[in-house]
Order: sequence, then structure tokens, then C-alpha cells
Amino acid sequence: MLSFHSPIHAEHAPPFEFFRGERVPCFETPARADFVVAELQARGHELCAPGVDSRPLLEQLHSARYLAFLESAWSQWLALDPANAARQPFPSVWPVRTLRSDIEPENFTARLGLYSIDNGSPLAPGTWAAAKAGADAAASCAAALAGKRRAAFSAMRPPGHHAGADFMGGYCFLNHAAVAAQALRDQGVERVAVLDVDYHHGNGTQSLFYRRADVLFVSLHGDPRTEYPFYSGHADEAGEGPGLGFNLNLPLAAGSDAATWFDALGAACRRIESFRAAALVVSLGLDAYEGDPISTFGLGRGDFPRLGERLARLNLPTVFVLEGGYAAAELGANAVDVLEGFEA
Ligand code: OKP
Ligand code: ZN
Repeated sequence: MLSFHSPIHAEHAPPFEFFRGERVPCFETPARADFVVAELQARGHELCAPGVDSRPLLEQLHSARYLAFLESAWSQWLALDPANAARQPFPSVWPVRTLRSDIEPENFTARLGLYSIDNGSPLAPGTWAAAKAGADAAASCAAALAGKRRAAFSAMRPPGHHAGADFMGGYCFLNHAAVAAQALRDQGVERVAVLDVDYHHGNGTQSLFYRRADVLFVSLHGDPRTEYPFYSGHADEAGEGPGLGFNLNLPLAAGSDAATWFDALGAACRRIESFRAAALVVSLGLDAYEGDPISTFGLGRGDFPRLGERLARLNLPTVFVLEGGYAAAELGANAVDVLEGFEA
């Protein structure tokens, strides 16, 4: 499958995240994308550098003040103290419920709280560059479909599906799947479906399209009663206003097996068919894999080609965007198995 990749992803390499108050190595590492690219090359897939500037798409999806913050975040952090080069910024205050989020504070770590849903999305010197390159790759996939390709894959990281109009979260900064979906809409595709198969609910993508009927969002994920992101992803979230009926969440109990998961995938596919989508964007997280270190579903190695085959039966032009999947050594094989199952 035609795949887009840029080595710029590796500029986002924060040294640690937090677990129970302690520093632990990041689960979301540059090695993840390296494994995926190595597997694409080993199996003879075509790799291209992203050639599309996603800036106009990002400006349609994300707020101007969030983009301005993210683009300059590391230089603002350094401006506070040159010694910050060796430190990782941590959000200090979150504007929850009764607090105001309309006025941007001048304090940097307070502003980081304004634009974060969690304390687990570490920034690094190259975060903006890497996330922007991922958005460019997603836009390039959509352009490939306009050029009559059946499918394209963005082999980039960090992931994007937890990022919303004005927030980062869950290792995500810019919403790459939303960029692909919006690019397809701008190309004149009337109805676009986004199917999110990552273990974690794609709260960012859901929120970006929640009031829209032109982009259907369907997600299969761990029940937010017990799984990240906890505050989004319940079955009763159906869309709002003109978007009512165009959001479908299929939360599954932690520990669900492959048979349960594929039943839900069938329901997701039937909704995409009834929507009469003309193109599909797949948020391709591979963390439903049984070997994933932070997830609990039971998909085995052999289930990933099967996922690709099921998606191919929708018979739609399809953009695949890499999201999560933290069993890094098996990530490449699992991702490319989906793509090859799709092409078979
Ligand atoms: C991002 B994506 C584990 C912390 C987990 C959030 C998980 C984000 C997943 N100790 N923090 O959807 O794969
Ligand atoms: Zn995930």
C-alpha cells in the first residue's frame, strides 16, 4: 500500500511520562514508527515523503490560539529558563467546570493545563514538527485518494485521535485522522466515515465532528468506565444538533476477546454502510492486540489480516492513519498485516 512517512516523527521523543507519581519511560516512542517503516520496506510497500502542507486543514479543525501555543510551546518553555532544555514541562492548573478558559493566562504551565486533558502528554523540542509532519502525511493520504488510489497509509507518530479543537491528550497533539477526513470533504467527498479501532476512545475526533452530519464517527474501544480517556466514549454519545445520529460508540468491557471485538466491528461496518459513506478514514490503533502493555483486549496476531479483510468489504477509498499500539516489536507486523489483509 502507498504509505507516507517522514523521519521528522523522531523529533518528538520525550524521555518519560508519569505513572503513580513516578517517572517511567514513555510507551509512545520513536521506535514504534521505525518498526512500522521497517516492516513496510521488508514487505515491499511504496513509501513516500508527505508533500501536502496541512496548515489550512489544521486551521479549520483546531483553534488559532491552540495552534499558536503548540507551535511555540518549547521555545516559550526555554524562554523561562535555559536550564529548561533538560526539563519536561508539566501542566499546573486545569480549568475544570466553574473555572474560566476564555482568558489565556500568561503563566506557561498554567497555559499548558488550559490546553491539556491529562498529565500524560509530554512535550519535547520537536513535538510541533513531528505532529505537523503527521498531519501533512494524513493530508497526503487524502490527496492520494483524489489521485484515484484505492487506499493510503500514514505511518507517523505521535498519534492524534485524543487531540481536539483546542486540547492535547493521550500522547496526541494534532488530530491526523480529522485532517484526512476534512481533506476528503474539501475534495468534494459528500459523506466521510471515520472508524476508530484503537483500544482507547477517540475523544478528540468525536468532539471535532460531534455537531456535523457530513462526517460519521464510529469507535470501538475499551469501556470508559475503566479505560482511558474515562470521560468520553459511552454508548449514549450520539452527536448533537445537526450531528445527532452521526456518532456511534461501541464500548467493550476490558478484557473482551476477539470474537466480541469482531461482532462490534460488524456493527460498526453496518452503520458505515447505512450512512452511505463515500470514503473511509481508519484511525488504526493496534493496541487491541493481546500483547499490548497498556490495554486488555484479546486480538491475536492472526486477527489483524482479518480486520483488513473486513474493512475492504466496505469497498470504499480508505485512508489508514497510525494511532496507538505499544507492543512496539510486533506493531509493524500487526499494522502491515491489516494493510495486506485489506489489499488481499
Ligand atoms: C493513546 B492512544 C499508562 C498511561 C496511559 C494514556 C493512554 C493514551 C493512549 N500508564 N495514558 O489512544 O493509544
Ligand atoms: Zn490507544
